[in-house]
Amino acid sequence: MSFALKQYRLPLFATVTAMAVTLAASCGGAGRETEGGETPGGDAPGRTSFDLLMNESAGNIFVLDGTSNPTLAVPASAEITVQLVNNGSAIHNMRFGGIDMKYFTGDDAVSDPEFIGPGGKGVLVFTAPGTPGAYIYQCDIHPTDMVGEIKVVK
Ligand SMILES: [Cu+2]
Repeated sequence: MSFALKQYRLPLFATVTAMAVTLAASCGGAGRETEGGETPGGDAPGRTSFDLLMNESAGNIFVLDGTSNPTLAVPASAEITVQLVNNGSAIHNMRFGGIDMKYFTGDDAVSDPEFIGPGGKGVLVFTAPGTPGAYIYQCDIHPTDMVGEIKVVK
């Protein structure tokens, strides 16, 4: 009966098509932009924008220009924008612990969207503390692996 055969073949075709779409999606969106210079040696002057990748290239990790879980040097009291690209296969996010250096308190800033799926993009915007020092960031999903420092400089 040809009717039964058609019923069988249609889902198979749909599955193959879905796989092709998934493969194409996972290849895109990992662009790297260059911006802002960093002073070699000595204290970095601090930047107000960063482009971070989030993936599983060395365990779950944030990557900035090849540096894992980078320290982000920022000017005191400046508005900071961190563009996030998840080019991995897990869900990630980014949370700044705020002035109190504790997560999940009222002064945190979290990525928008809060959780970024594979191939997705997001942005974390926050105002740097006015007091120079070492502050903290993490991925809420991988809080032991994806952690780093926000270094506020004068
Ligand atoms: Cu993560």
